[in-house]
Amino acid sequence: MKKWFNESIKMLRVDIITIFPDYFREVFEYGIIRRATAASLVEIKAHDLRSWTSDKHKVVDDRPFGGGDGMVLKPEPIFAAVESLTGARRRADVASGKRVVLLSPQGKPFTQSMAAEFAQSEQLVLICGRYEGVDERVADALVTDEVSIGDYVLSGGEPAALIVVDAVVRLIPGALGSETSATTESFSDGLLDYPHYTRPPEFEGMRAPDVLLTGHHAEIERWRQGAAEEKTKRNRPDLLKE
Ligand code: 6GU
Repeated sequence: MKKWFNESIKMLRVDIITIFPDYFREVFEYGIIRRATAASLVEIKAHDLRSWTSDKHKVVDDRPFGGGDGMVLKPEPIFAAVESLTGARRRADVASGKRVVLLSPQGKPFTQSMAAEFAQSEQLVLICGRYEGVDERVADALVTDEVSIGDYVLSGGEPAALIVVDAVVRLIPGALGSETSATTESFSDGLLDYPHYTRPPEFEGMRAPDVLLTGHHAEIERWRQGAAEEKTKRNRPDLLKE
C-alpha cells in the first residue's frame, strides 16, 4: 500500500552481461524476485555479450598473452556492453548511482553490507567472467567493484550473478512481506540467525525447546540470542573474533 504514494522508492535496474543469457531465463521468476519485479521495484535483464562483437563469428575470447591454458574474455565487447548500458567507458565516468560489478574469484568477498549498498543503487551492471579469466583492463579501468562470492572456483560468474541479485533484491524496500525480516536475520547483527521450530512440538523423539511454547516473549528473546551465539561459535567462529 505504502509504495504507491512513497516517492522515495525508486526502481532498481539490473543488467547482466553474459555469454549464457539463457541461463537466467527462469531463475528470476520465483518468490521474492518475481514479486519485486511484478511490483516494479526491480527490472532484471540478461544480455548476450556476443551482441557487442563486431566480427562475423562473434568472438568474445582470445588466447592469453604470455601463454598458458584456456582463453581470456576480450576487452572490446565488455567495454562496448558497459558503454551501451551505462554511457560510461571508464570507471570515473560511471554515474554515482550506478555500480558496474565484475564477478570473479579474484574479487573482494561479497558481504551483506555490500548487498545493502547495491540495493540502494539505481542501476547494477553485473559482468559474468568466463573461461580462465577476463582481460585485466576491465578490472583496472572499467568496473566500480570486483566481487567474489566465496573461496572456491566456479566455471563462470553466472551462478554468482544469481546470488548477488537474490541477496540485493530482497533488501529493496518493499520487496519483503514483513519489513522487519531483513534486519533480524543472520549477519545484520554479526551473528548467524537463531534456530527456528514449528509444529509438531515433538518429532520422532526430538522436542522443540519448551521456552518457545511458553509465550514468554522476553525469555524467548533471551533464548534466541543465546542460541544464535552458540550456533555462531560452532559454525562460524570467525564472526566472533575481534
Ligand atoms: Cl564471482 N566467479 C567465479 N568464476 N568463481 C567464483 C566467484 C565468481 N566467486 C567465487 N568463485
